Amino acid sequence: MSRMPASSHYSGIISRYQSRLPVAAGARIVSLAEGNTPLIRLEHLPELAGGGAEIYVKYEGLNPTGSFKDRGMTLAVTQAVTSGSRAIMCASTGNTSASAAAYAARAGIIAFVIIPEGKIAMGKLAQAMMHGGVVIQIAGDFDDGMRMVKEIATTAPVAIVNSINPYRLQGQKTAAFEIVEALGRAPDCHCLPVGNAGNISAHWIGYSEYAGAATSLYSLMGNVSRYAMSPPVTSARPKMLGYQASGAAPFLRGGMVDRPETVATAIRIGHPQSWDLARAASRESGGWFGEFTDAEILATQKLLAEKEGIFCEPASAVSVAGAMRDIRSGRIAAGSVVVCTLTGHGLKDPDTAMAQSTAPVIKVPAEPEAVKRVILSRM
Ligand code: AN7
Repeated sequence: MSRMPASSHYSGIISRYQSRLPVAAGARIVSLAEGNTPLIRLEHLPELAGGGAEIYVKYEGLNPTGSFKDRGMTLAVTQAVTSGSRAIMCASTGNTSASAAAYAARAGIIAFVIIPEGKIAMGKLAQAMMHGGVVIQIAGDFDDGMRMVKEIATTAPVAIVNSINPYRLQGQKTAAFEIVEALGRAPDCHCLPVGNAGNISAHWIGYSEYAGAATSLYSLMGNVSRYAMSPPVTSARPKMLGYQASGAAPFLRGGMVDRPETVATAIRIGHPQSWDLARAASRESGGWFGEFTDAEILATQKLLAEKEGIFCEPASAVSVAGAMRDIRSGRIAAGSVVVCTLTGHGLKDPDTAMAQSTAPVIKVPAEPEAVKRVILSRM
């Protein structure tokens, strides 16, 4: 019998980064082999932005449930199971509920997910239902749901798996580790969509750990583990650039927004829970926030799909819109290496994609001549 080579089977962010994550030795790890997502160098959009910088996208839509939430959910559900919880709960604009339902299924526990009425993308709802989550739709928005979840969890025996759960951010910081490893350095700028503001905070923690640099986010989070890298993996940290939809842009308004509205339903959030963390990350990194209209967000989503072959959901596209605008204006310095997080897959929201696909499907008889006429007319 031939000898097998040592197994290199990838089994998720906890097994890959266990020494830098708060997971007890011997814990039962609940994982779907999340993480290890591709960092793709854009070939056409940098040119359209004036050619001043390199742009990479971290395609988090290729996680097991199609969004970055899986990185945090593997930690949060592993911790919930370790501490004896038999149920988890979250409020969600969609992706958290899909991820929570999947990881709960994997763990054999119940997921209660609270979603806003009528404002959740079809793919996400299908996932939550398919995985057996208990879907509770409220006549309100995400912020109403979040308020209720926090209240209910004080008395009900369920673990909150929203990003106010510090294990979520610990898992999500691993995306920054992967980016530094892939580039062999930290990028100059990192662009993210901002909703509840957990992910931008988590990335700043990850970059800070890999740079062996201090950050105030630990003290803001209270009682959480700190992981100092010694020696540092990289000498620098990126500017953290956060982008929002104009109808849901509390970081641009300087305060909470009631009744947020945007086509990018994932980030239809007016009361971000990680407000202090994200503000600190922005300030410490020398970054900034920006906003885009729904029309601009959709145009960028289409541009990525048509010019680069990459399909992300509307909320994700705001990061690339931000990078392109700030490169063009020179606010992002010439020669910069820029990473944009594409937080969710385009297939999450087929309705919005179809609605903005203006080219009609061409209907012809089932005859070669008819098909050929179409081909010749298009070349
Ligand atoms: C695709 O699922 O809040 O700033 O409940 O799904 O860390 O909140 C989703 C957020 C960006 C914003 N892109 O990240 C939820 C939820 C996508 C998202 C965000 C979300 P945060």
